[in-house]
Amino acid sequence: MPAESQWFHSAVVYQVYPRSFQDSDGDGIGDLRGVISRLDYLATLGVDVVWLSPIYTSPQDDNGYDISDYQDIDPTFGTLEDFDELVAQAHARGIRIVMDLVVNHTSDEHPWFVESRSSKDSPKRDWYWWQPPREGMEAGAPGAEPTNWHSFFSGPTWELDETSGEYYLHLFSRKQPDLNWENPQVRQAVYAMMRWWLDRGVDGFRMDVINMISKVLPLRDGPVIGAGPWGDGSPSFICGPRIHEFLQEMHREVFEGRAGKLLTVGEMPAVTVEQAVLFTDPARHEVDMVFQFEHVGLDHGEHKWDRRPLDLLDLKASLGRWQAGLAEVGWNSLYWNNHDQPRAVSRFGDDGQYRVESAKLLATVLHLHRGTPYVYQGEELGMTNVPFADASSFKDIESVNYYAAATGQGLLVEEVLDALRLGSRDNARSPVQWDGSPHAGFTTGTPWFPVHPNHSEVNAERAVADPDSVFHHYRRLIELRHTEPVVADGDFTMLLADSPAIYAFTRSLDGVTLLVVANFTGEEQKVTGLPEAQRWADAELLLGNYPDADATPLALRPWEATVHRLG
Ligand code: ISL
Repeated sequence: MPAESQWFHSAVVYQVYPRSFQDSDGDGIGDLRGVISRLDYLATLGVDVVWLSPIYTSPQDDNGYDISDYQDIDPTFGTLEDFDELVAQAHARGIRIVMDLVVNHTSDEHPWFVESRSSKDSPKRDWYWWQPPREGMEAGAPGAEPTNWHSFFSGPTWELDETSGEYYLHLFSRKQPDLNWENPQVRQAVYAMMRWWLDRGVDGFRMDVINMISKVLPLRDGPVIGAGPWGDGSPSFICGPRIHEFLQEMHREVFEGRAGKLLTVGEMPAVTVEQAVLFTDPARHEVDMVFQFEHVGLDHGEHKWDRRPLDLLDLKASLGRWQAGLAEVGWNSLYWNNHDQPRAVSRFGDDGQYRVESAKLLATVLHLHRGTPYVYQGEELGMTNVPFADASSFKDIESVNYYAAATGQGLLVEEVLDALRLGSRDNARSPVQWDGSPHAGFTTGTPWFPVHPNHSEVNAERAVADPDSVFHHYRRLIELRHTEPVVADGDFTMLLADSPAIYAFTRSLDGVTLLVVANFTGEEQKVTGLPEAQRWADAELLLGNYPDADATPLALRPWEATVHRLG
């Protein structure tokens, strides 16, 4: 029997990327007062929790995922007073606030790193990963980095500090040095900071790349990627030997004994189902759920810039395995989108003729899985990928660095641009489209990132006024999770696993069964082989994505998705 129900089984989380959500002061960058001004919209949508991407003091090298003060708000976003008001106003609407916790690394401008870098004898020297050049090599010589690891943001993971002649580790940008979690002082400093936010009223944390904090010692070369020179360091830092110990310690030091409904979700690239069971087993006191990456890697070839179309069979096999793997112990998080992923309707649906239908289909399929669904800002409007003109259109450090590295290696500019158009994180970062006015109601100034030209058609004002919009479909799905115990806690059975066009499954609890059937193509599809087909043909239609009551699970129109109920 699956473990007992928990409050977050019937909750839906909405992710706000503050920079692109709503500007309130005309500087072209979203801010906390902007978020406050849209809380009623979020309450109408019905979400239970808001996860705020980082708003801490930061040089913004990686849009706030490089933090220089964990206990203050970046002036771009507002003040601590604004933050307190946001928490109070969200709570008044029954919405919890979850912070982004970025503690695999800090900014290189964080006082901890400034102190650490100041001298080899600094008391904070071993708060970070400092190492001499590779044995027998001169600091700064090509290949003298302590290991051959390739950074997530291109180039080596090691940066030479000229003064001391040593290198520091940065899995991400050179302005994001990795903290050394082996040092208990580091861990205690992080826990104290987390307690300070909880005491201030926040309701939990989304933990950035938290499965990378424990490294395998000594740090050593990884398998060479392609023709080299870089290697894959991930065997040395994905779910390292002390990861469970660190998360259990964090739980003890930060969360244990606190009343109230708190949420913890660990972002865990490359995590396996087997590991996820351990991380999310309530009896182990680590985290409530993890973000896994398998399903958002299925359209990658050798690497994320080598894209291929999604094969529905792969998607069903992957998500089905995660559903089965966490059926008895642990819990899934469910997402198509976040600030690092291209827009789902462009990626997995049809953002042209069937934009509305396919956006609703993706929502239906995801929200009816077992797990906690996450909605990324604008997803509920069916926002689409950005039409990037040229290299200067990309702002994200990952895209900018990749462009320089790939064209530097001789790849054709147009090919690199096409890869970026499909895969760039900037696709998710264009401003939320609130209305049809020149800057889509996002700002009265000049937006830091241009609003999407389709905002006159795709915008919140129109969506809220139209009962058949993508927005209202999300609202109904969220309501369904709140009101139907089978959505929150029912078991999951995949059907028609071999169909290349149809995604079908049931959810069952206490004599109630829901059947979800979705056509992932732009053509009509007959659905054959459904168990108990005739009973389902006569069953009650709970929800569909075509605005009429003719829907049957046995024949689906283009991108049609239906939810029927028995019992
Ligand atoms: O988007 C990615 C690159 O293709 C991922 O590898 C991403 O970098 C990874 O999921 C970690 O993401 C998180 O940590 C990064 C930050 O840039 C991302 O925005 C954040 O979600 C470093 O803090």
